[in-house]
Amino acid sequence: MTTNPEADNKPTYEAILTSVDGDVATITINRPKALNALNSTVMEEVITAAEGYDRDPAIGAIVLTGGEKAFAAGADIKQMKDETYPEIAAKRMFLEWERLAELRTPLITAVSGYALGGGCEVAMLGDILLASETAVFGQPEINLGIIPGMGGTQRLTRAVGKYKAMDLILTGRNMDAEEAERSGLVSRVLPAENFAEEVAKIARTVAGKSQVATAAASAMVDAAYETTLRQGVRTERETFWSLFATQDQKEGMDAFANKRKPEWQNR
Ligand code: DAK
Repeated sequence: MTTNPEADNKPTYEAILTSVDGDVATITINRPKALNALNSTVMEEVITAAEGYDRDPAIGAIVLTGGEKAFAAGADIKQMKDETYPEIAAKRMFLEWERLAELRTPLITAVSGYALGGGCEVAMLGDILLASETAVFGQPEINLGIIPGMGGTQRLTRAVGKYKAMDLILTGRNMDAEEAERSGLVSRVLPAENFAEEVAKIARTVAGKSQVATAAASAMVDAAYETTLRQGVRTERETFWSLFATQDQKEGMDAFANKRKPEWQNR
């Protein structure tokens, strides 16, 4: 990644494309020759772009997507094959991907084609996971003599349950979009022919809500995976009460009572 002085010091990326349409930002992983295999450049650039959009109050939703054939066919096997245990542990390889889970702005991951290994794990960092009919999910690390290492054993199990997760992780088989939706891994399956437009429509819907409300909702749903039911319900209640200190709660309810569209202030 470098910066381009002629374009307001905006970063120029090597392995991703970025675009903004209204209040939706899109990050596209772009290493098609390697089926978007996730090397450290992809990771650094995706995170830099996503965190930049997260800080931008004009952005209400971030889409992370890939190409038609692959969202990402996993971590870059060629890059990591000669790593040793002390090296990989010392550089805490790939730890930074977890930062996507900390974004306040809703993250929509949109998968066409392969989402394998680290690709499936990155897709699972989204708040909403959209799949084209062509999507193929899997955790094939077992075939390389390793196990999922970016949350696959944890997030996949929470999404699909022990028995489906064990089946996928122990056999290394892939599953198609229909099975993924049936299993609870994906939010929706969308037609392949106009996948990008359908994703954009959903992203615009999310981006059109109050940002304080979407951030609170996403944090609370995530909390359901991290805490007990009793603690989660308590925290939800506190968060709910706190939204009555926002202008958007007043605006949303006043707009409803007066039969008009709300104009969110995002505060
Ligand atoms: N890495 C590197 N290159 C890859 C790749 C990958 N994961 N996947 C595909 N490619 C490259 C291929 O080598 C090929 O390159 P060339 O030979 O043309 O130079 C090019 O992309 C096109 O791929 P294919 O020729 O294989 O295409 P096909 O249509 O025949 O097959 C496929 C598509 C997706 C079935 C096949 O490419 C495949 O099986 N790919 C590998 C899938 C896989 O095993 N994924 C899991 C990778 S392991 C960590 C945490 C997590 C991880 C790592 C570390 N830490 C906490 C440290 C995650 C690990 C993984 O994801």
